[in-house]
Amino acid sequence: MIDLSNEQRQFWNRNRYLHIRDSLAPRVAESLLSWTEELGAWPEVPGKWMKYFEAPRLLCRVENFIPYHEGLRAFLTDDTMMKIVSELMGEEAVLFKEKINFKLPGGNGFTAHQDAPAFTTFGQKYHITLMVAVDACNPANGCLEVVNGFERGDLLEQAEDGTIAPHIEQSLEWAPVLMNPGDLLFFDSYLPHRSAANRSDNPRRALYVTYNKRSEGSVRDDYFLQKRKVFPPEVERIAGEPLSKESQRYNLGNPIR
Ligand SMILES: O=C(O)CCC(=O)C(=O)O
Repeated sequence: MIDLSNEQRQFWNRNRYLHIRDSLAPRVAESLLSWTEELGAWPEVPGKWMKYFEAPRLLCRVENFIPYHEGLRAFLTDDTMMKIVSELMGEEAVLFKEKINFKLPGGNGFTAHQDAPAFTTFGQKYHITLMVAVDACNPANGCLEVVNGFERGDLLEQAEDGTIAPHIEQSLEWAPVLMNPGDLLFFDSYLPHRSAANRSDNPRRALYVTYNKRSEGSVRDDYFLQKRKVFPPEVERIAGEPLSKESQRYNLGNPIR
């Protein structure tokens, strides 16, 4: 059980993110690594988990896996995480979606963005994401970079694709978040964040679990149904059929092709 200290609560209120080190038992961090490797090796099957790739064909992400993976389902729906997120949220939280970003060697970075514009399908206003480092994350392998002290939490001016307008990005001060396997990072949907490419020889994998306020609805299944329709995994796409403009919302700042 992780109890938040007053200092941690204050840090969250001032920064919209919170890094908790060494909070998973080594046994759990090891399971997370082997589960991630299992997911990476799963075949592409239409209608099931969703595998996305970047160019040249490199696994970028697996989503919608908790219906198919018992260990990850138990980990993600565990009361401990739910309680922390609910506390940070100020009301009961519910799971919105889950993904693992693989960022394999040579994998691309993510353009500066806030998540809120990508999470509007069901009219919801506020989300918190929990990132769990599967591998160590550092500047060489494309760790997350955030803006400290973004207390006001409004939407910044956007470029046409929904990412943060380049002149705003340049005006912000970015800080890398260095993480060890099993470290947790909670951040809300207004926190500006970005990451660089992985220039190392090893993967930089991280689990991202997003929650919303229960009062804004329990929509996980509907979210994945809608995403599958608008931005299907490669194995479900029809050759030669372009993706709609609406797919952009589901690929905000991502290197997915
Ligand atoms: O995994 C990363 O490097 C960044 C992830 C991110 O910003 C996203 O998936 O929206």
